[in-house]
Amino acid sequence: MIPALRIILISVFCLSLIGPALAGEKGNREAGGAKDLAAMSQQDLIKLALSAAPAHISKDAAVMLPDKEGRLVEAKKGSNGFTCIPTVNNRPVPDPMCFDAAVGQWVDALVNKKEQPGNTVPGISYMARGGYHWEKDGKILMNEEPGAKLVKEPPHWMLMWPFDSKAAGLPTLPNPSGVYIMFDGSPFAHLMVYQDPNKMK
Ligand SMILES: [Cu+2]
Repeated sequence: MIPALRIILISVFCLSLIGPALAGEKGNREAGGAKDLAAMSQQDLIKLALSAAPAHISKDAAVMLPDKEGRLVEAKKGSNGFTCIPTVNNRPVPDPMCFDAAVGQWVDALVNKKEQPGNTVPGISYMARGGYHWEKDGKILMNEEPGAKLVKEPPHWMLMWPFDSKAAGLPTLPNPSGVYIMFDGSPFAHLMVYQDPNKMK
């Protein structure tokens, strides 16, 4: 996932902004996944967020949920450095994510359009329910553009560090090996590992 990360907070913000508006209507306006999430209880949103990581991580992870003004606020305290959010793309199929402090800096850079991520060590991020990204002309895009195809990703985890595909000898697109570098050649390059976090012990 992550093309979405910028959308992440924007979506999460929209979600909470759209939420109250929908509440007063019959909830049938086109709002994609926002409608579904907006209708969920805080407890269910916390559960959804925590479902992104294996139990040994999620049990001690913090959870951030949007408040009425759309700001992400802590809904559950954590003690292991991981934070979980209920959605990245805010699409009908849930795509929650749990990430460590280094990825938090990475996300912050993406959201605030900084030139490069702030993390000085590799970060770990789990998406046990999968995610999405945009592909066009055999390339993965950081943002949606005309003609791009939305591709669903299987359960995976990520290593946020700007590996170079040529130096590392790794592919840049999903492939049967299950590993590739997303956003190759950009400061936001990272390793995508299509392994189900729930199967890790
Ligand atoms: Cu990715």
